[in-house]
Amino acid sequence: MEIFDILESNERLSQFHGEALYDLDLFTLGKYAQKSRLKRYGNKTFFNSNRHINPTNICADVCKFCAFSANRKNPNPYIMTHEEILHAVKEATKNGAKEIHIVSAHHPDAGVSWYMDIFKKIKQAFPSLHVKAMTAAEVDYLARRYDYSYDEILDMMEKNGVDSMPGGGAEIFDEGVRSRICKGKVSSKGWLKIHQKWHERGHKSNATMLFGHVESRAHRIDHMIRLRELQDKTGGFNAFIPLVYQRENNYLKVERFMGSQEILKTMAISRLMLDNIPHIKAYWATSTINLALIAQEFGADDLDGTIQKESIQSAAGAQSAGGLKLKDFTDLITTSGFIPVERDSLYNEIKQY
Ligand code: V47
Repeated sequence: MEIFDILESNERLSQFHGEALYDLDLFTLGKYAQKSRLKRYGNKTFFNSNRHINPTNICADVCKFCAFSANRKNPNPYIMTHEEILHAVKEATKNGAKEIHIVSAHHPDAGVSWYMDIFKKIKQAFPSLHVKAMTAAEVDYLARRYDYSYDEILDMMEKNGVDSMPGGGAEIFDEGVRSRICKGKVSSKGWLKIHQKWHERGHKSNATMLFGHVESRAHRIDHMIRLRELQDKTGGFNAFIPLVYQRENNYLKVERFMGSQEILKTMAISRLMLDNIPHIKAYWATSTINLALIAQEFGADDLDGTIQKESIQSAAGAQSAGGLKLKDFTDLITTSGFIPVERDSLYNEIKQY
């Protein structure tokens, strides 16, 4: 079948056709992605009031793309006490945060209870806050380090108050690329298995894809198809988040920042490939806020949130360290021609601005 026949009839796109989408010009591709986005959400752009907290940067793994973990290029190891974390959460709630997004490095000696007590203490002090925490990479690391099964770690997360899982650690599923950029970290199969188990317990999660480094277009399409297959089984992914690779202070030598057209094409293609994942998040911390707003015209419908503090991407050069003020955020969405809709972590609408 011709690519346009498939797009017109909303049929599923194969690996072959997914790759072929990149050969369309940006505006033709965008038109089809936007049709899907407008049919689902009209002119709404979703965001949430959230705060990211990264309790430690001391990591047993060496992912070549990472500038956040403490290493020779970032000789600044830290581990927050639970009191410091609770203080940060308190400040965040004063500033309106309804979700705390917690991602830690893979600390070799902190112990499982250091991780789990963070969630327990936050839930005790702030029962209505949504705790989004523990990437599948952290689950896998703790399971291997302390000899637990994935189910045992997931049991502990449930018991201690984790509400949903973030999409981190997926990177690129292709095993060849994975061994080049993050050897030793959770395997693709492990990542998908952990999310499958989490979904089967009735919980939601997100899925990321790190792109713009050494992967090919074919690898990105393969990544999307593996997620689509799991989503067919579980329906547990809320959002797909293509993360634009940031190049500074790390060990992966990539000469150039990816071009805006390729970024927008990838956003549009993810809307078209992932017909069963409700939301496409243009994470402004990695794409810049301006491109994330333009991505709203190319299939994306979400921007993540106000963030308040961002440490992972800003360590690698992104201009996201201080987050964005709510008023600036909603004004930017409005002046871009979209309706700012504050949502909760599970995409229930809270307020239109
Ligand atoms: O998995 C690390 C990425 C991720 C770099 O679920 C980098 O709602 C770009 O997953 N350039 C963690 N990215 C962050 C994450 C996330 C972010 C926002 C929302 C959600 C969600 C999840 O950060 C890691 C890794 O892929 N990352 N280094 C870098 N140099």
